[in-house]
Amino acid sequence: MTSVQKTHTEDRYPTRSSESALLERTDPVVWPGVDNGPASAAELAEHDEKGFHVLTGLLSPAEVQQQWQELQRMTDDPAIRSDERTVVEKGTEEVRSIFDVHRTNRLIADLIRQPRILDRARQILGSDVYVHQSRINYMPGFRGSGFYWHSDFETWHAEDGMPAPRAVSLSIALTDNYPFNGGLMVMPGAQRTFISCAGETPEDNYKSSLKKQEVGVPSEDDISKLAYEHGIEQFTGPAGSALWFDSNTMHGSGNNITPYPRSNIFIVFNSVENTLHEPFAANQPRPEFVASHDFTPLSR
Ligand code: 6CS
Ligand code: FE
Repeated sequence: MTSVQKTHTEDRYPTRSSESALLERTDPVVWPGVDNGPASAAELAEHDEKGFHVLTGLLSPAEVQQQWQELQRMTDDPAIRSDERTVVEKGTEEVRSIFDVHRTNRLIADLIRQPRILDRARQILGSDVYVHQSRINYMPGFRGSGFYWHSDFETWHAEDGMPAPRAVSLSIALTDNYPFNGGLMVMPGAQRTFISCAGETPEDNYKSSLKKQEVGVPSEDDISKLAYEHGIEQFTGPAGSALWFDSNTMHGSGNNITPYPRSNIFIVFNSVENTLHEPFAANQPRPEFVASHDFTPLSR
C-alpha cells in the first residue's frame, strides 16, 4: 500500500493494490440536479445507458479551421514545444499533446464557456463544473501511436484524488476521424464496472504514462470480460464532431499508419461536488497542468 496519509473518509473505488478486481460502480452516470440545457432527454438516456453520446457539427467548419490554425501556431512555437505541458513522441520528437489549453489558448477558453458545451456538461454532471484537465491531441499520420485500453477515472482517482466518477470528457475532432486512423474505441455500458487494477503507482508516473500508460492498465482477462459483455464501438465522424464520454468509460485507440492525421481537443469537466482529495493510490499528486486544483465553477 502507499505510504501517503489519506485524508479521505472512504475509498469506494480501491485500485493499484496486489490484485485486480471488477467492482460495481455505485454512482450514477447522468446525475440529477440540472434540468435544462442543450442535451435532449434521448441524448441523456443514451449517455446514461452507453456511457457516451456523439454530436456531429458541434464546431462549424469555420471554427474547426480557426482551431486548426491555432494548433499549428502552437506546435510551431519553440517556447510551447519546450514547455513541460507539451508531450512529444519518443524518437520523432513530434508534438503529441499540449496540456492546459483551457488556460493558455483563448479560443478554447471561450469555446468551453459557451452554453452548447458548458450547459451540456452541467446537465450530465448535475451541478456546476470546472475543468479538471484539457489537452489538444495530435496523432500524426504514419507514426501516430494510440493508447491501450484504460479507464480515465481509474487514473484520476488513483493519482489525482478524484473521489467519484462524476466527470465527463469531451473530445472534439479537429480532423476527420476514420475507423482506420486511430479513432477512439469505446465499450458501451462498461462505465458501470470499475476495474480495480493491480500494481502500485511508481514515483512521477505521469512522466511516462502520458506517452504510454503501463500502470492502471486492466488485465487482458478483465478487458475480454467487458468486451464480450458490452462489445466495442468506435467514434468516427467529420471534423467538428464531438464525443462526450463518462470518466469511467473503457476506451483505447490504435496506431495511425495512414497519411491522415487525427487531432482532437480534449476537455475534462468535473463536478464542483467532486473536487480532488489526496491521491487514493499515489504518494504525491500530479502537476497542476494535468490535474487542476482551480475548482472555480466555469461561467459564461
Ligand atoms: O492520465 C491522464 O490523465 C490522461 N491519460 C490518458 C491515457 N487518457 C486520459 C488522460 O488524458
Ligand atoms: Fe484516456
